[in-house]
Amino acid sequence: METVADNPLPHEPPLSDAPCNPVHLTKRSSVAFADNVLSKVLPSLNDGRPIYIVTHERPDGDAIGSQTALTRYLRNLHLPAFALCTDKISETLRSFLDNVPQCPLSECNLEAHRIAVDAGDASRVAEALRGCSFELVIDHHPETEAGTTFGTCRCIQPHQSSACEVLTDLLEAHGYLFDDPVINDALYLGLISDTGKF
Ligand SMILES: [Mn+2]
Repeated sequence: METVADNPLPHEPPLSDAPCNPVHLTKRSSVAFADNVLSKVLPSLNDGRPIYIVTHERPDGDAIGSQTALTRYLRNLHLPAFALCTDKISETLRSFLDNVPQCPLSECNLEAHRIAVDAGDASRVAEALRGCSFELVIDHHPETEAGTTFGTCRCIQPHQSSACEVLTDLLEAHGYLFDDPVINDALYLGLISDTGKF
């Protein structure tokens, strides 16, 4: 299996093992994004285990856009990320997701890391995953009481249009230069999907 243990993240030096348990970001603020959620979480995921990016069932453009963009971004950092496929998707959405490595739910490794996008509540993900731990949850839907127990680090921005908008800010804070068309197109897919094309 591909390992990344000897392969540090290219533009993020290993960070301290500062506790991240839990981080709740429920309001947009420069402080929150300067806090740089990805810099806090990613070092703990850099141990060679697969990282599954999970989204909600019956995925829409924002779900697949954020899943594709984050999977691709982590791959660009030489992390073994996969889009975990738990439901059928349309041919149009497939054309985006096919830009990244995927893993069917039936073949998933239970020891893997998990990140949820566009799904801030466990009831939104596949039933088989609802009891699993998630290291990071990224969403734009208002928090529910049940959701607050889902995920170690939660980045929930209910004032934002889409998970892709939240993710865009997170990637930018992490140093992404918007130089990968696959990521950019996927982020744009989510933005136009959840805003009715603005
Ligand atoms: Mn959404």
